Amino acid sequence: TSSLKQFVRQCFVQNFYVVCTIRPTKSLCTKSDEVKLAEEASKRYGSPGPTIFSKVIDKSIPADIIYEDDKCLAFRDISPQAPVHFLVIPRVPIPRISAAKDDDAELLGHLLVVAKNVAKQESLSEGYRVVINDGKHGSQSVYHLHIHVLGGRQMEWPPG
Ligand code: DGP
Repeated sequence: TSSLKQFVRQCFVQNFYVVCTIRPTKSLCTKSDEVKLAEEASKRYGSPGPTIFSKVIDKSIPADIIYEDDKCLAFRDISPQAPVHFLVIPRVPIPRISAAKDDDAELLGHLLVVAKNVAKQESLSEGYRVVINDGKHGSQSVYHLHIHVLGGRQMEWPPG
């Protein structure tokens, strides 16, 4: 009996441990991480300050996030221009592609890899368009670097 009790206790302990480890995972990036990233980015890129995408990252506004990791997030565009339209953004608030540094190459490459992986996840097997708008002539409206991925319909060229 005592060994049975021991076994049951052990199961309980192990089960409790499992329950602890599978609890909803902590956000990959807390609000204070975001503040730190924004301060560093402001020094590095002269960034004008947080945008609405900082609130998507810290989850203080809702967004349909379809992928995230320690460097970036992908979420559906609020104003879709195609049946599938999502954005890939770095956690670091680089204001625009033209403000990125040459030594951001690894991060920029990662964003593209995520764009193509999420496009596959979204079943865009017939192809898709990848767009980065930069500044006034590029019609950029949110000054936090983002890659648009659009698909699910035939795209036209040239773009407007
Ligand atoms: P651009 O013009 O390249 O800066 O595109 C910005 C895109 O961001 C635009 O297609 C709409 C989208 N957008 C703006 N605000 C929000 C928001 O709060 N949530 C989401 N999901 N998308 C947003």
